[in-house]
Amino acid sequence: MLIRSQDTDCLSPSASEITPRAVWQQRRQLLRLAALAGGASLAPWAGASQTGDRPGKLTALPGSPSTLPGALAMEPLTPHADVTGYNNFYEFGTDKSDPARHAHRMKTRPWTLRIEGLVGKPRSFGIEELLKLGAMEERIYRLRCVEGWSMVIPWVGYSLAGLLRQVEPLGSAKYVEFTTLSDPAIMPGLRAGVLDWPYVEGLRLDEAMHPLTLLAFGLYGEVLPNQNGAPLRLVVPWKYGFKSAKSIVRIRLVEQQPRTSWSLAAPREYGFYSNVNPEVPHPRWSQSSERRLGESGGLFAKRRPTLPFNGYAAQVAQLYAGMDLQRHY
Ligand SMILES: Nc1nc2c(c(=O)[nH]1)N[C@H]1C(S)=C(S)[C@@H](COP(=O)(O)O)O[C@H]1N2
Ligand SMILES: [Mo]
Repeated sequence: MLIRSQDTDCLSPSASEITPRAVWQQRRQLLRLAALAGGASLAPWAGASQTGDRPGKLTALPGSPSTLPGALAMEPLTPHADVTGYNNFYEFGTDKSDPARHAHRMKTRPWTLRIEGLVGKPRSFGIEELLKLGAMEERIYRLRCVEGWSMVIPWVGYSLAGLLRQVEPLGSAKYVEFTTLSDPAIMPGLRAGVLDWPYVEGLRLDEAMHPLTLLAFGLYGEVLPNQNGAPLRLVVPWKYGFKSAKSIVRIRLVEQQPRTSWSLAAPREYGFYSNVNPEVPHPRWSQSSERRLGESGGLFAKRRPTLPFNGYAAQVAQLYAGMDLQRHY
């Protein structure tokens, strides 16, 4: 197992004292300088080396800082190397380093997203059209994996709600189902029976329409590296990481709660809701604290307390008013 040392963080030692906004602006400045130095040689979308430990290799995808309440976590960013080198993307293998090693084989252009089911205007969208559909925002969200680690990532994208409105959800639609790419020719993980493939996740329609639910196309000011779910993925910051489906090819609006990959694999461990909840332990471990990747001390760093709804309670708790969250875990 990898033990990370302080020097994997490329920020200056005093970075934790600087506000994340200042850190981010400093990073953007570096990015800009790097882009200028590289001239027009910014790597194209597909086929680029995606195992690098710093931004500046993929196509730039800027976004303006989000003004949405709760969308800019005030914590130090997780180093780019951890964000892109320590991943769960089981289609490419179950080791944390497998996605960075294998996902470069995925072709993210052309890419089509189909939206269908209980909508007035079912249709397909090409990736180019999706990129232009909404105003790109930078949002700094915590991502908390059910395994007990977390990251703070500057994502780029827009609210999923904006896209869903385009297809005009019908009154009978209650849930949204997300299906991701499944291609045995390039995904060695599909041969292992860990999950029912393709990977399917789901949200209640009101969760999907919540402004914090992000359709992400980039991180750290560039298009998504393949291992992080290029060319588009979901980021639902108040839920465990597995709800944030990567490399989505189909969205379906439905009346019944969708059957999702993780809840089918182990229903007692991974419920449909999977809201981050320190008071509901996973059957095999506590969920009351977390290890922030990239923090000094590596595996031995002080664990942080896990917050209800991952710290987004003020924005989302009302979605669950009156629900027993011990039962609907
Ligand atoms: N298609 C797909 N999406 C997925 C997964 C996966 O295995 N396949 N893993 C999930 C899990 S468990 C987590 S924690 C996050 C990790 O996202 P990151 O690698 O960008 O940090 O992606 C989620 N989305
Ligand atoms: Mo996860």
